[in-house]
Amino acid sequence: MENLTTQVAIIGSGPAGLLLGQLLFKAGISHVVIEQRSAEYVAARIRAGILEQVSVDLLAQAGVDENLKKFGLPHDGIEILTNGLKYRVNLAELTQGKQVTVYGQTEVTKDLMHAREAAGLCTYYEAEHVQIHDFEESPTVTFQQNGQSYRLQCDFIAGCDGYHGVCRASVPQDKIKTFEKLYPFGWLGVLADVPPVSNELIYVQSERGFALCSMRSQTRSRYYLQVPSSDRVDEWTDERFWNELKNRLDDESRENLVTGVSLEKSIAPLRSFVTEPMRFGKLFLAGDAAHIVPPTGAKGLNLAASDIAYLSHALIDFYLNDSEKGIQEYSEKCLKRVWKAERFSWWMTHLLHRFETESEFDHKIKQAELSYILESNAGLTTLAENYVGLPYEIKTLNEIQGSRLDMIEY
Ligand code: RFL
Ligand code: PHB
Repeated sequence: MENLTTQVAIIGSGPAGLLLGQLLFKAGISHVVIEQRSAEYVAARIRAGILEQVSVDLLAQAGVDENLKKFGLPHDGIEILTNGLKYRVNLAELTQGKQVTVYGQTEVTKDLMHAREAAGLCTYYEAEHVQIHDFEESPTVTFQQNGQSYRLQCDFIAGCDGYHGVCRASVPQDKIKTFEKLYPFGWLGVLADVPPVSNELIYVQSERGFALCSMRSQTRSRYYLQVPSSDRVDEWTDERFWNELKNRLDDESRENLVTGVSLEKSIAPLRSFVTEPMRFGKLFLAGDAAHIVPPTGAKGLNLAASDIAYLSHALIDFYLNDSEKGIQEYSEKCLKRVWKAERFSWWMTHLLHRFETESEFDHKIKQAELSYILESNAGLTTLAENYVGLPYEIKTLNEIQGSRLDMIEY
């Protein structure tokens, strides 16, 4: 058994874990990242595509925005297609100039991994039998890699190990409450090297079900279809996928759609899930380890980023200012923002998807709500200000050092 020590043990090297590592490194706080998958697997995962302005700002503060500035596509609006008509939601106009940026989670992950490598920071990939111990008092993490056993002693554990991770699962049942809603459908996603059907994302509500036209660049597109949870990917040939997408689009988009060979095809289940609280003594949960949103609101990655903003502020305040205020308030602050994003994601999912079980009355009411939202300035503003991301303050290292967190209003 090899014994190791560090200040913060980070479990999981998804965007949450990697971003926390980078922010702690910048503040001179030691940490180790422990990841169960290989570096290649982590770098190849295809997931989210939309960054809120606050997430872009946080990546800039972490010093990992060089590629993001070069290749990210700022978007001022989105389109919503319903009943064969497209409505533009002018995000920038409705939110005093705010935008979202199209930049793949895969790229965010790679940028963070490169920064980590360049700084020579310690990551244990392909870690097996990862276990966390005694996190109320004196935390340790044990794991194995290449047949070698390790025991890592630390001040804190950051559980950034996603929905299926070991950290949340290690909390005794009577200390944790979970809230969950599973939807009876999933998203079938296809990535293809074809130009996007439109300059902006199109969210499609149709009688045949929801669809989303998104992109990664001017030459790479990402499309999604609502499919029943029981569907399997091998039932969906490329041809079937493109035909069904065409059936859900309007005439103009159908004509503009360029189809091609899929580079990746997968089905993601849709779920709303929240854990309360998000801190258990010296264990913090962050990102998908603590909450899941259905992707309709494009909020999952952005919520992981806001958790990490709060957590990095709290840890920096602890180590540099000797204050526990950020730590004490971590869970409450995160959950306040989490529940608002949960509400928005749930609302967008209900509004835009087809539910087999809904009555004709419910369906009519939903159509009326969508039509109200899209035709009223107040409705559009509600959608826009949630979509671009509810604001929170990102503190620089100097600001945290200069004024203890107990002086900062969130
Ligand atoms: P991740 O990315 O799941 O990373 C967790 C990491 O922990 C590792 N791990 C372990 N490591 C050690 N020991 C263990 N026992 C471990 N168990 C697990 C895993 O291997 C992994 O590397 O969580 P994180 O960092 O919290 O990041 C969250 C985001 O990945 C997620 O919320 C988003 O992808 C959600 N999401 C979207 N979010 C957005 O903000 N905008 C979007 O446009 C958006 N689109 C999406 C999405 C998610 C989707 N899927 C696949 C569900 C679109 C889709 C289709
Ligand atoms: C994506 O491009 O993967 C994407 C975009 C917007 C969403 C969900 C996923 O709401």
